[in-house]
Amino acid sequence: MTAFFPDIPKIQYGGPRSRNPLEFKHYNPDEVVGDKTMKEHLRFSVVYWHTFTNPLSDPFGAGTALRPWDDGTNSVANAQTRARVAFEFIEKLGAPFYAFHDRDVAPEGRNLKESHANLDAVAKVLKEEQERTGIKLLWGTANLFSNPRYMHGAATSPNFDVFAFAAAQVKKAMEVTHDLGGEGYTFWGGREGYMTLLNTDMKRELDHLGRFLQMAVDYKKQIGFQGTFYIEPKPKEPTKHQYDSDAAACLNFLRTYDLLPHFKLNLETNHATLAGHEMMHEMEVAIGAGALGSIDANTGDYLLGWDTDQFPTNIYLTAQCMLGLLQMGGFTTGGVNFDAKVRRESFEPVDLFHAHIGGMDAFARGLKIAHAIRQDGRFAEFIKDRYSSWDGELGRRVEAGGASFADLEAYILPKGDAAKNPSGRQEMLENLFNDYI
Ligand code: XUL
Ligand code: CO
Repeated sequence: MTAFFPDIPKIQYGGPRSRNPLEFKHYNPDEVVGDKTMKEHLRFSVVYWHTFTNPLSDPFGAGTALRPWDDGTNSVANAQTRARVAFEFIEKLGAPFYAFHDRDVAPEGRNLKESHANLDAVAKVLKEEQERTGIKLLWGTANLFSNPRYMHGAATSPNFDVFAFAAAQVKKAMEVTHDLGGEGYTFWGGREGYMTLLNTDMKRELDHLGRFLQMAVDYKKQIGFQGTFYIEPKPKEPTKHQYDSDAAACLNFLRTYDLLPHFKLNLETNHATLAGHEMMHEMEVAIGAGALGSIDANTGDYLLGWDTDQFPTNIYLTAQCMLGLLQMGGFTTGGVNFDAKVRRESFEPVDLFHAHIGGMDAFARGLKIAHAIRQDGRFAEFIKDRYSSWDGELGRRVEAGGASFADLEAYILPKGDAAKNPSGRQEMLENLFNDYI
């Protein structure tokens, strides 16, 4: 096999004392934490778009990425080479999964027919490489936002032909995902939203999006695809208002269109930030609805107001994510998918390794911390205790739905006033959290 990263060995676990930047300090795939190995808990996934096709440009300057294997053309042959590069990278890194958009892996043709054929030609290589390495597809998706045809949206475009084109593109992307044994399929609402309400019939667009996803559910059944469908919330960018704004908005949308049984959420950290939420908030909302499926692991920068998609290195953040995940019993088909890119200044191939190693180590530490917090049980105990006044006969009856205002009045009248409130102990709990970090 051609070695595209000749100077980089397979990344090994070196332990916390290792001084080798190309070794894991904390991610030790076969180490058991609680009931599973780290590999099974974390289900790391590398994204094709940022890692293999992002030139690292920004609105003020051209791409800087040095990718010696790339011949600079938009040919299928170049895309096939890139697929082999991708698998060498993922194999050396030791991540068990990857994720892609149709247009990351294969170039768009002059028409839809040609695009389908291009995708098939590259998917053939992806399949060979999956079989060679044992690396699996976490999820596939269709890029319904880059081509100018999607300027007004795809499933929410006012142009019916664009809606039809998008449907045909998703149909094909689902087929390819299914053929590659994908464990899921993601719908991120690329340009499903609006720039101004002065030209927008919001209700009609949402109805169209609902229909689009219902047809996707039908097609999923038709082809026998067993993977999970995910919706990925994001509040803005590229449009000023994206319909899938946050976890709560997505759940409301899914319920409105009877889609909730068919979808889970794929939550992305930087999107939560843009929505004005902490990732932990988004996770709690999704977990509460039994709808957390997967996470796009990255982070933003609070001093930059956009989706910077940086690799996650904040242990506090990864510990919170893993706490949520352990609390819900872990992933089924989802994983920790690094929807993250190296900075424009980190343009060498080796930087792709540094970035992923750091993200994987940060999540491995987060996992160990979250496991320790749960073992110790003090947070769970504190929270349980905080609500203990509800555990009486009437409290239980209210929760179960068998009490009335009159019952509550009869209960509280003889007391004269409510019992004294206990302290929320926020600072004590923040200190306790830090004890584990
Ligand atoms: C965009 C984003 C996408 C989705 C897949 O912000 O996160 O890459 O994850 O379309
Ligand atoms: Co994402």
